[in-house]
Amino acid sequence: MTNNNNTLERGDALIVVDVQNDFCPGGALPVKEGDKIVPFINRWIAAAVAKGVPVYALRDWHPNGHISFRERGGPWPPHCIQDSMGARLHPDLKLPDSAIIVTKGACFDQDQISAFDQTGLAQQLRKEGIKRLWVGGLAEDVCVLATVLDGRKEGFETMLIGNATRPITYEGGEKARQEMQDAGVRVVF
Ligand code: VGL
Ligand code: ZN
Repeated sequence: MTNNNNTLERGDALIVVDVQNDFCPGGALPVKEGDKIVPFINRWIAAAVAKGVPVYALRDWHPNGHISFRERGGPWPPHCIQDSMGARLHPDLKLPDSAIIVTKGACFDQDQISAFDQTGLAQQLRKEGIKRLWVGGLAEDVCVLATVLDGRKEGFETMLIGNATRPITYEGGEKARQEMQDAGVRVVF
């Protein structure tokens, strides 16, 4: 299989979305084969480090009783509770010390599905001269979808790493991938 990670260059950023224990098998909101993406993401991380391309790692980071939880009428079981094991990044994920951790979903009364929703990420990327985003992570039909679409809206050329993401539902994944491609996102492997 061709691997486009040798095409990383200055002006690119690698965006790793929510590769956390709760989104992997055995977690509170497991994505089927969510953990299978880790080796692929690690290859991209290694390529990014070799090229001096910055790595941004998102994490879903909810307080107890968060608005997105079913107990408050939201769609999800409790997940990614701040400082819990479930909220930790997957233990096999090989982030460099230079990785920039971006936290979202930490407000009690508000969810942040997209990495760009009130995180300051777009401004930070522009300040660093970033023009292109390479995105992988979990889940393809929720936070990855929202992040990739917002990345386009913010004016970044955006690539989805096709084997470095998995959806919560199969149908959701099919729909998400179509939506991303319709928005001008290129799927790479
Ligand atoms: C996510 C559901 C709830 C995600 C976060 O990271 O895709 N999904 N919170
Ligand atoms: Zn969440």
